[in-house]
Amino acid sequence: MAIRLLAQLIIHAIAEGNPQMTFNSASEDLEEPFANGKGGIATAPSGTDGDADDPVQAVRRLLETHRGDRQLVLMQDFPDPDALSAAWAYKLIAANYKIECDIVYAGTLSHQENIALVRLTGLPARRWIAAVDNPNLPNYQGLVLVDNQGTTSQLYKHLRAAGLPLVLVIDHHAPQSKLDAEFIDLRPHIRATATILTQYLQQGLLTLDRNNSKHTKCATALMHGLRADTNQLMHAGASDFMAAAYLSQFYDGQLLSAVLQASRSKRVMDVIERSLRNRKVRDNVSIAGVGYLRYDDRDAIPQAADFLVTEDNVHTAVVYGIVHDEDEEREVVIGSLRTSKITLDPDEFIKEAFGQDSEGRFFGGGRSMAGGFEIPVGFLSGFYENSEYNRLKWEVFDTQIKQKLWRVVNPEEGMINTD
Ligand SMILES: [Mn+2]
Repeated sequence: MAIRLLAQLIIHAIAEGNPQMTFNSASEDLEEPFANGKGGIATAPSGTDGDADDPVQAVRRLLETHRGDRQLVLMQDFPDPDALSAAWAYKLIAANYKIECDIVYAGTLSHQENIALVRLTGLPARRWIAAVDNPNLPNYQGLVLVDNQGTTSQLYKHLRAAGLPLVLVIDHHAPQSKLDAEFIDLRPHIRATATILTQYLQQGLLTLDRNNSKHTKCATALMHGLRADTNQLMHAGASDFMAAAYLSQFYDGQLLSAVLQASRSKRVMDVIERSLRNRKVRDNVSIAGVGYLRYDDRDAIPQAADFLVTEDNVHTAVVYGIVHDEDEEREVVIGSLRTSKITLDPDEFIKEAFGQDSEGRFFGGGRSMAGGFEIPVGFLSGFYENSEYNRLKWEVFDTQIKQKLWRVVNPEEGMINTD
């Protein structure tokens, strides 16, 4: 396994004409410099060893200064394997510096593979709802963001408003907002946060031990995380292959296949069935509305899109539904696009189809959402006793979304089709 990965790595590195492993410097890409409080953004030129610009050295110093603290590690509302594994690796590293961490998220774990990952590895993440008046909040001295920059977590604002200082941000998404963290390790050229954390391990922030079951489980989770964020390594870069090669010495292959074989719940199957039944295929694009969904089942939408795109003569699939969030009393249309067409950019497609809201924000796309979109139901929100009304509401959204999508697929047909 390790040998095969290394061989792939070498081929990849040669293909890129860049056999030397370098850190990707985030700062080159920024339109405006990301000033931050006491530290700096990670800029690690190649060949620096123990240099002040080396993010791993900066993180090591940061951990030293916070020795004995207790920190809250925050993930996005719907944590994926990359976030879960990276947060866990950070927790294990921090424990090495006598820093105790609790890993939290606000939304829900909804993909069966994520649930299996957490259960099978004993990954210590938990849901945290009330942020402001949470009696445990004063126990923490700092906040760490992993695989996000606060924009995808509804807890972030509250935790900051409650006065929790932002200590560290570790992420691979494009810069989203100004962050006043002590240190930011933001590397948009790296495909997975799990890769960044693996580099921390590899460079000595924590020595993995094959006989420590927590370590092998965490290495397995990281392997899953970086595979998931790189489309099973198909979109991996040289540093991701390097990280996978390193993890291959510690991870448990059987455990990983158990996680990957997690079965789908009946409700997810039902949504996939609905998408099959409702799909319309035109010009090699398959579009399906699946009606109303529970909040906990929203992950069924990308799974249905994954399935529809496998049909013969279909290169792109879009699936969407209205998701009802009972906790927040809010409704939102959630959609997902999957494509196998190399020349189709999901980000551009979604932006062109749905445009922007009144404040100039796009309904989807961007690096953080890739082929996903979210459209607030707004004034029409709320589930009504009157089933006829709910049906009408769905039809309005369904027709409008289809129309906008078909217009991008085939610009000549811009008309409302009422049949
Ligand atoms: Mn990620």
